[in-house]
Amino acid sequence: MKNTLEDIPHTRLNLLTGEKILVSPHRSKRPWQGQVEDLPSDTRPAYDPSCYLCPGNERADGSKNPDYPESFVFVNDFSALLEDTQEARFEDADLLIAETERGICKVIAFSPRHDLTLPEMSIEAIAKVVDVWQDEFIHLAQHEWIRSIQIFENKGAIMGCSNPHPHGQIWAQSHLPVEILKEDQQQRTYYQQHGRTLLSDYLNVEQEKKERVIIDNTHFLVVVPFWAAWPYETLVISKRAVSDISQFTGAEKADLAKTLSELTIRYDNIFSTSFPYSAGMHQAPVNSGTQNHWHWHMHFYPPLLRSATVKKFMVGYEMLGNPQRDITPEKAAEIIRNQPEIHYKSKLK
Ligand code: H2U
Ligand code: ZN
Repeated sequence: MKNTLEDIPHTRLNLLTGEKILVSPHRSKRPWQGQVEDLPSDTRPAYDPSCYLCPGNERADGSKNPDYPESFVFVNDFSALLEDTQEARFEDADLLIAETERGICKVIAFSPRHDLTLPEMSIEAIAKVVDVWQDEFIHLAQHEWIRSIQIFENKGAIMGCSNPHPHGQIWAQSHLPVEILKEDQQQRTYYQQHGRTLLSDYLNVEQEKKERVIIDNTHFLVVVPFWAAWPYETLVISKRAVSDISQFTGAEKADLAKTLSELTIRYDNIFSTSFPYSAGMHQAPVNSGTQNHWHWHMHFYPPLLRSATVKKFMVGYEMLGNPQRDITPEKAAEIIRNQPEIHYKSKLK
């Protein structure tokens, strides 16, 4: 099977969504090294007086950020979802259907330092962010109307991120969003059929095959998933089949911090640039009964394709049919795995 998949156009099944991707490996058979461009070096001050996330600065709502030493969480001043929304459903002619959505949106500054990103932060500092994610998840889940909690980071101007100050977001809401619904269905069906989580079986297969593995440590496995759509997409899977971050032990949280550091350093090193991505955890719905079929994982969806500025576009056939890629997930895994473990900028210092 391996040889065939290296040569012939084929589709692969995304186990988590039930959807397919198209792989066209014959279009990118040449061995290829990441092209490094001479970009103006990204030098930011440790403190930017005009940044709404830096300590002591004013935000859009007129409030002033505290002089925070580690991370800082606040309710988004332009929240997409509002806590005081009343539940209601609209239906017209059986065809025009709408429903109100209630929620809470928060912003987390990962560090008081304006000039850092996760790969440049210490593992100890990342571990503090993991603690905040866990605390926020636990507290938000205490609102019994909340059913889904999305913890994510949207990084880089190319991704539409408005501010380079390291930060992420949490959106908690009253219904399950589309991606969670798809994964809920796929994982539930698998669990009902096998009595084990889909990702615990998938994890074993990837550990055995090794060709898509990037990091394999005590508590986490990082792979380019067999069905990856984005060129350098990765999936972080917890070895223990826990359904959400509230169940992580101290040792697991410490290992997650280390894993995120090692993965994002490798990402930055591919093109010697601050690697943009959208990344986020997929976790079981809360206040929704038993969720044994859910297995915590985190997706990284980076847009870059050939260089620090050439991104992949999900357009044309991909908008109308399904995602397509040239470079195989196996080749992408090899490229990420072989990156140095030291951040390229620390070599420059
Ligand atoms: P990005 O990750 O997309 O850059 O979003 C940062 C969020 O910060 C964005 O959702 C919020 C925006 O609404 N924000 C504030 O909450 N307060 C501000 O003063 C500016 C931006
Ligand atoms: Zn800042």
